[in-house]
Amino acid sequence: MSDVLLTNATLATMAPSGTPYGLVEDGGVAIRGERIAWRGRMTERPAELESLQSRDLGGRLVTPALIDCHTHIVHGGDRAGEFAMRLEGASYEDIARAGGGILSTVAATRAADEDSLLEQALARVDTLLGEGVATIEIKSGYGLDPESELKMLRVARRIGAERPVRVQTSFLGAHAVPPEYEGRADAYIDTVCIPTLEAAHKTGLIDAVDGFCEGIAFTPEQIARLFEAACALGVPVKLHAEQLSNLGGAAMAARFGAVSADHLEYLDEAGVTAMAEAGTVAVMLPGAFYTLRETQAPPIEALRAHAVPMAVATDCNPGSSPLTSLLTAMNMACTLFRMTPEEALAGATRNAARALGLSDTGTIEAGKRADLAIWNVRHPAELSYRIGFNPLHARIFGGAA
Ligand code: DI6
Ligand code: FE
Repeated sequence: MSDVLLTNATLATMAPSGTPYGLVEDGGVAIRGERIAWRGRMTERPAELESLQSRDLGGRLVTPALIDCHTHIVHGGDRAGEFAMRLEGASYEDIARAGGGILSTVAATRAADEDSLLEQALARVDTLLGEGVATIEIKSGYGLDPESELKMLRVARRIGAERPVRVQTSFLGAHAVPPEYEGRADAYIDTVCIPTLEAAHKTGLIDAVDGFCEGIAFTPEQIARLFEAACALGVPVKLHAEQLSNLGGAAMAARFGAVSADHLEYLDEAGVTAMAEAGTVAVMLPGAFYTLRETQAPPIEALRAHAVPMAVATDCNPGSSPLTSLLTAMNMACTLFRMTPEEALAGATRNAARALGLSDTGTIEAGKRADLAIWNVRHPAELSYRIGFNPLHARIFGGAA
């Protein structure tokens, strides 16, 4: 697209400014190439912008494009049968221990070829893009053998080539112990997971390393071995921690300088402090809380009190969060976790960028990527308030409409 000046807009810049939402009334945004050249009040625009073609936004709201910083959007099959079982009383952990849960998706993902995984994932990706999402984090973790993990990561990269979206991949080989290693989690970590991480890194397939630290998955000691291997490669780490119980995973991840710790329903004060000191982002996943009918909410007040940045994501996965709406996740973060609408929007923009270690997106500021969402609403709180309504007017990705 040619360079453009967006005019007649309200900007929720989400830049830290002391004003709620970093709001700018009667605002404009100048885009040159892929980047934001200027943003501010129209009355204060520099004279040199007069030469740009302008586009009148009719008073609409402009936010940074949304960022879904935690998804398992590449996966084979579905788990609608387990949904029915849970409604009849089986717990998520019961199903997992009986060989269902994550392992049933592992079987479906291993059996699927790359093209079919891509096609299944694109339907979900397109739904997110339709809501103004421009960056999606995608995890592996349903392969759990070298070839199937690499297959998932290749599919994730292909999504970024097939659609106007930025994909950040995370290697989640430590998601569950595969059936062929049942009872031998240590051997799986040392002889499959770490070597696969090294192979995936060598071919440029991973941007971060993730794990599932939980009674039904891996211990903090096992995850720490994986993180040591990640750190040796210079790859950032993040962790599914304290989702179903408190194993001290978030504090362990913080010791490795984790970019994020995610879920956190059972996080304690020591975990909050460790995250605050390390600058680790707390990623809230209310879709999983809702689906599992969890009753313990993450410690939002303590996270807020310690100024731990909070992000919000869909956790889009076939088991615990079959959710492909980041706007709905924002609504749930407010209603279920009592986050404010401003925190929810920061969680899907500025803090989501930080959870991915990205410094060039997530706010509307000069020099950042021109990834923007234009909405048919007047005030940014409306984005979290409605349920099942999509007010997106247009999305701009790297300056292109
Ligand atoms: N926690 C989750 O909520 C997802 N993974 C994880 O570690 C669920 C994955 C699944 O149930 O398929
Ligand atoms: Fe997850």
